[in-house]
Amino acid sequence: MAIQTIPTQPFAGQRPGTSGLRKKVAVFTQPRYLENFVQALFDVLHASGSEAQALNGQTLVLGGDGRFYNRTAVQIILKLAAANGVARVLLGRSGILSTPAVSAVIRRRQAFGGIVLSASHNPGGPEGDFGIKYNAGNGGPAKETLTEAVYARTQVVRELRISDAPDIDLDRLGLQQLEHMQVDVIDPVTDYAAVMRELFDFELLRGMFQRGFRVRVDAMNAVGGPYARAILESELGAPTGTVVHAEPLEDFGGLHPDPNPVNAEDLINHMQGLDAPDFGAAMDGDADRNMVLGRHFVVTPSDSLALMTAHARLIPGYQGGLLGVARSMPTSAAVDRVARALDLPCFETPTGWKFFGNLLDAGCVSLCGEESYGTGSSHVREKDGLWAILFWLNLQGATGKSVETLVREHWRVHGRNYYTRHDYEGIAVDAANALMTDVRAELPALPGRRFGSRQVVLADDFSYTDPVDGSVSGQQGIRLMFDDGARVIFRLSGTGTEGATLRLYLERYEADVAQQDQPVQQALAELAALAEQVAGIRGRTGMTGPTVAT
Ligand code: VG1
Ligand code: CO
Repeated sequence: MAIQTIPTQPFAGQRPGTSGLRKKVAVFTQPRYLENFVQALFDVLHASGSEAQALNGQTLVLGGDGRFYNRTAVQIILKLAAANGVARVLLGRSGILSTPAVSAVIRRRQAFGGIVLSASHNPGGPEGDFGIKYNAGNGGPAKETLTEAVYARTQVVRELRISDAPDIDLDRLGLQQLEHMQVDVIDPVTDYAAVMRELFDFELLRGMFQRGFRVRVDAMNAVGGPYARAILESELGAPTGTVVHAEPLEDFGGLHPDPNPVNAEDLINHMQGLDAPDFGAAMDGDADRNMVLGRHFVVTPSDSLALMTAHARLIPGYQGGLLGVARSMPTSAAVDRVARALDLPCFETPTGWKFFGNLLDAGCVSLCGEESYGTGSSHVREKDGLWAILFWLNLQGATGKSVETLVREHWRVHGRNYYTRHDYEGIAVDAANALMTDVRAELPALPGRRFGSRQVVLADDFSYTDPVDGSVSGQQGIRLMFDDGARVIFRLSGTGTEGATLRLYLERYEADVAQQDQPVQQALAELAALAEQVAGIRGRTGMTGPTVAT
């Protein structure tokens, strides 16, 4: 066993996006591609901050969503870590850890940081995608300053430090040695489950299952399965089979673990059947996102966040009330109305969980959410799929009300924010960039302009100044805001690996209870036509409509 120094050449394009570096498996498996990125990360961590903060002698957490290349990547990263002065790695058994579990382990064990191997909802398998992201000592995604520093380093990295020791046994719990580094293989669920026990009324949930409350959780053959099984079935007594597609598979069994009504079609069908369960939910590839459903009823993520905020005091972990709430800019303003009613601070951040970290750390907010089926709280520094499922279960148990009743009551009190996201996937990068550039150029001329009954009151490219550290993130999405509160937002995705994806977000508010039951796409058709008029999406992409509308 020896630590080697081997020469390497930089790869272009190793810049992390919305959530880590994601590329096709064929790209990641090129010799030294993963090695270069991890070496660059370690170099930056060594150089960052004071002596006490540097990587030497520290503990890192490591695990992934189990997709293809996960096990190989874990072995490579361990050998790099051992050669780069890391003292200890807490590794999820078989290389498995969900994103929220990594966050929980970092926080509970006070680790220096963690590496998550996931491309989340992106397809898995040899033809699919792979990804890697770094989480800091607070348990949350690395800030932009760090990811940019890592990117800069990947452009000049010339040397790898790596051990030539044999592979460790990923499936055996307990301590193993790799050079001077300890590898502690841990159960992936234990720490996470302990956090959930602190937040929710497990006795109440046990009682619900005993009385026959029926739940279907679709883990979509991704990493959420073992967590949901351990907590819902083993600990809370839900019947075996409550969690379906519960085995993490390297290619997700061909499913697309993006929890929305289009990709979780099987779950939607079950929830619409005559014999539908009381409650349904799905999670994404790394189990940080969730979709929740009642019988014959889908909850939008924006409404989910608003209802959680409104009812938080009914949940043991939040019975003292919330410090504040935050949502990403494209997320509907439903939560803003609740925050106003409860006199809570409400923050609007760019897309991506990394922007919530400072607000959570500074005690400004307790709950956060995104329109993309992500919700979470101060319990970790990631969005958390199973947490959201347990929250909604606890809420139903505490109120004795169904999902549909809860949401309809909410609309009656606060009004309904009709909301949809149209994704135009796989469009040419040049066409997508040109669209954004052209719409951006039109922005100064838009305020005051009328579109039918609506008038534009604000047209800008969202720029965020972090209230905690003062950092500025520009060009975070083009938004048109209207005099009736409606919004149209254009943004390019930062998680894809092929071509570009345009996301069009549409929202309008409806206070009239008699008007709150329209089909969503119909309720927003006028705004979709308006967006088309402004941006000419069809002409530019040659597409007749979005590939996904949820
Ligand atoms: C998407 C979502 C965003 C989410 C991100 C990572 O990003 O829109 O809300 O935070 O995925 O989630 P983008 O840049 O493609 O719009 V996950 O679950 O993929 O880590
Ligand atoms: Co995810």
